[in-house]
Amino acid sequence: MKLLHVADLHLGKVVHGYSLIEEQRHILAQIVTTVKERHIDAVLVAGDVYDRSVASEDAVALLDDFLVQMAALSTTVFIISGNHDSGDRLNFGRRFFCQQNIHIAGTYAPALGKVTLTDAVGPVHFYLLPYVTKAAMRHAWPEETMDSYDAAIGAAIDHARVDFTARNVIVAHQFVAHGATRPQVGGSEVMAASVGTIEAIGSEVFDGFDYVALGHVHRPQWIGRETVRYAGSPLKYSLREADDEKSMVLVTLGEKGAPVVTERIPFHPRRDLRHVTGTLGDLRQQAKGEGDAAEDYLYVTLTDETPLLDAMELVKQFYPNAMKVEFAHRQLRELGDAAGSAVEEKSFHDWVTAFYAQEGGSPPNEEEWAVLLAAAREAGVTE
Ligand SMILES: [Mn+2]
Repeated sequence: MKLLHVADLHLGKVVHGYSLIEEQRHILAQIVTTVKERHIDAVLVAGDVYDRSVASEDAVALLDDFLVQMAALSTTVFIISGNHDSGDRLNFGRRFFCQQNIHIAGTYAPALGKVTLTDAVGPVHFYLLPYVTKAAMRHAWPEETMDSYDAAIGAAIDHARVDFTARNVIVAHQFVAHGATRPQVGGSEVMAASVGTIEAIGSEVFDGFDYVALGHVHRPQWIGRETVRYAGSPLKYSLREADDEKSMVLVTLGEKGAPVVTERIPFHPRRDLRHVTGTLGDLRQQAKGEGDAAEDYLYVTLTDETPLLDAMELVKQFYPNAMKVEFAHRQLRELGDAAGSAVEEKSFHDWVTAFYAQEGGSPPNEEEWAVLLAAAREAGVTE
């Protein structure tokens, strides 16, 4: 059985004022092509389908188009919610969609969703674990003590009574570590309720599953074993991801116990996201030789010794999709800040922490963070 694992689509995402919807359409088309060419049986979408809990209209239309194409190919689709999604909204139409082999798990209650597909060798059970908080798990199972995130996710799996003699795949959207090895984050993730260090889930919670399709961390990687994987986001959503190679994972399941083969298939973005450094004159020259690549999304560091007014406007004459311009020299950088042409890259978390520190209070507690993050996401101020 052949599976295609993707995650963190963040449909509708806007980066530095640029809607990436056309880039995302281009990426979804590559998924469709891969499904056709590689004869994929099921596509796994491991959360953060949308960028916002109230998804933009073009994002909803884009997912709609994608699902219609999957249905036309008779390919099964599994979708879970991520922390950016509203689980309840994602659940819209799920009972109809499953008639077209599109299985959506937006919310946990009352239990882990299970769907079975069968190939020549026998059944494969798919467990769908939407993004859940510890609090949500405690609410679902009030009789049980869950003193850690680990225990909460463990409980969800225990309650599913998985038959580990059969072939099993789980789709989840969580921060999973292997012992002291934590995943390398890409940079554009927003980790909910993350005060100080983020509470990670031990990868051994998923022991026994033949493949674990993870979402949440935007840099593609495996955790502990090659079959516990983050597919990563399909596009670079921040400068810190400029060097990532974004990809989807093709997973081939044979008989139970036979090695599960994984293959990374790179995404080819319509426009790349890059960082360029040089003087205005140098970069103007460089852009001429770049052809279509001059339309990439660029973070520009100018090394000019003299101040430039309206630097962004000047750069856009040859790099029309420049996202951000900053100066290499400190005094110019300050000037740029004053002119509003270079906005300091600071996360919402950092801004709030700095504000609380400035006001002389203690940092927000977990509950306050949840409220702040929900409001910020609703307002679209967090990426
Ligand atoms: Mn994400």
